[in-house]
Amino acid sequence: MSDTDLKPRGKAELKTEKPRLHKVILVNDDYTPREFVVRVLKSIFHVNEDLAYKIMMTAHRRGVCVVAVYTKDVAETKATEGTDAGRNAGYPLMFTTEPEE
Ligand code: TYC
Repeated sequence: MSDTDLKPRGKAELKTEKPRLHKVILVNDDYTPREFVVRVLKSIFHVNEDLAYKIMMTAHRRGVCVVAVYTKDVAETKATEGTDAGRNAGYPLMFTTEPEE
């Protein structure tokens, strides 16, 4: 090995790491109708009526609720689709994303 050759180090050299998952978070607001939030959750996140209602009410009561986890790209796309659905209907509905620990 010459002086400038780098020695492999660390576990990234040894095995493929799983992609980190990102949470999609529903944020409460005072204006978006409950039924509209439920409809968006069902259409974008493919949850049934019962789970959509529970997610919506958790965000309503606590301020936020984790909807689902996905790879970064999918999480960001779904958060944007949900936020856009609200904006297109004139509501301030918001979804955000954050990496899982
Ligand atoms: N707080 C809203 C209302 O009372 C309903 C709502 C729930 C809005 C959850 C957004 O993420 C949300 N109409």
